[in-house]
Amino acid sequence: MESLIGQWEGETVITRYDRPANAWIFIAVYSTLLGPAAGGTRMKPYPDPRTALQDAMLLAKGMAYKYAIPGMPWGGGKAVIAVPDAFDPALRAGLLRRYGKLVHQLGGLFYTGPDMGTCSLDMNVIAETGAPYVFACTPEAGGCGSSGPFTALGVFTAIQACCKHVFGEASVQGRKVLVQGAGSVGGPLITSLLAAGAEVIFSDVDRDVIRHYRDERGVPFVEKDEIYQVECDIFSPCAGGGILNRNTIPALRCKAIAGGANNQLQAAGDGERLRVRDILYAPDFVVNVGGAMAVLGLETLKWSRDRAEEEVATTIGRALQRVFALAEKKDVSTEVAAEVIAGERLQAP
Ligand code: PPY
Repeated sequence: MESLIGQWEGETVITRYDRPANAWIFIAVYSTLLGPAAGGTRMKPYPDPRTALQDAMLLAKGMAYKYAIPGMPWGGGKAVIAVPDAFDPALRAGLLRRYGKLVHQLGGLFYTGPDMGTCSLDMNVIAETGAPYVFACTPEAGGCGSSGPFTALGVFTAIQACCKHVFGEASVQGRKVLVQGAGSVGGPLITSLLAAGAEVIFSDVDRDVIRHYRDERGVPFVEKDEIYQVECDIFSPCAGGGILNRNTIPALRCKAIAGGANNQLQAAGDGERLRVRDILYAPDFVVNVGGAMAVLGLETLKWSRDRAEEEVATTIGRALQRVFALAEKKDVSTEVAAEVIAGERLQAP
C-alpha cells in the first residue's frame, strides 16, 4: 500500500480498519483545488485491502475530472468500504454509523453520497452521525433521493450525442443498444431507451434484476461473458470498471460506447485501441457526471428537479460535442481530448 499511495498524485488518503465489521474503509481525496472533495461511498467485497485502496484512489481522480467538465466547484474524492464476502446485514448499520462519524470528524474535507453498493437509505444511516456532509438521503430524511435516474439521463443524452455523431441523427429510435448492468443507472436507462423506441439488450448478474427485465418486461438478455461479442449500435457499460481492455476491445461489434460506469478503460492505451477500431468512445467521466451534478445542484444550489434535468442534459450534450470535435481536430482519442479539456480547468481554477 505504501507504494500505491506514494505513486498517487492525489492529496490525502484516510485509512480505517473497522474491527467490529472486519471492514476496511478508505477515503481518497484527489484534489481540493476547486472546492471540498465530494464523491460516493462504494461498499462491496474486494480480494484484498490493497485493491480497495487502489479503487478508491482511481475513482477519486475520476471525480476530479468529472467536476472539471461542467466546471463545478468541487474536488475529487471517493470512499470505499471493503466488506467481507457474505457480509452480515446485521452489522451494516453500525458500520455505516461509525463511517459517518469518521466523515464528520473530517469536518468538510470530504462530502459523500451513494455509489455502487450503497443507496439513499444507507445515506440516511450515515447522516445520523455524518451530517451535514452526506448527500442524497431519502426525501423523507430531507435529501433528494437516488441519483441514479439523473445519471441515467446523462447517459441517455450521451447515447443521443453518439448517434448524432455516428449516424447523423440523434434519435435512438430503432437503434440497438446493449446495456451492461440494469442497476440504479442501467435500470432507468433501459426504461428511457425503450420509451424512445430503441431496441435494448441487457446483461446483469443479479437474479432478481434478470427476472424483472427479462422475464417480466421481456427485454432480451445476454449472459455476462457473451456481452462483448454482441453486435449493436451502442454499447452502454453501466456496471463495473475496467471492462474496456486489450481482451474485450478486439471482440466488440458496436459503433459507439457511452455508459454510466466509472473507469471503463482498464489501461492508458485502451482509448487509442478503441479509436483504431473506429469505435466512438464517449469518455466515462463526461457521460456519468449527471448524478453528482444533479445531487449537488438540488442540495447545495436549490435547483428544482426540472432545472437539474435541464442542466444535466445540456451540459453533457455540449461537453461531448466539444470532446468529439477536439479529438478529430487533434487526431487523438476522445479520452485524451476529454482529459485535455478537464485538465485545463483543473490547473486553472
Ligand atoms: C459519482 O458520480 O461517481 C458519484 O460519486 C456521485 C456523487 C457525488 C457526490 C455526491 C453524491 C454522489
